[in-house]
Amino acid sequence: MKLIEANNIEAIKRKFNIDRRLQTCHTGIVGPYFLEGHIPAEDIKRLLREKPDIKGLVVPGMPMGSPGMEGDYSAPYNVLSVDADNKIRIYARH
Ligand SMILES: [Cu+2]
Repeated sequence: MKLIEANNIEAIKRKFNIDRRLQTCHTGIVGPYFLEGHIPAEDIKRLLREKPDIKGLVVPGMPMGSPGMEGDYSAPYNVLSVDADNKIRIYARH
């Protein structure tokens, strides 16, 4: 996997037209997809394996227990997919 440092995250968010309400602290790109928020590696692997017709994945907020947010407790959270029409579906439950 190639990691590209982006110095204008806002431009990326605009390019993918990511809904403001879904934007979080971390934005990544893998292949044709955007990744927004703390998304577990297993979901990214599944994304690259299945190559669904979506724009990207989002974990809104910074849920406790998501990658990088390990702590005293974990809360259940959903990984959401966003398609070309900005329709949101649950991609994975954690
Ligand atoms: Cu975060």
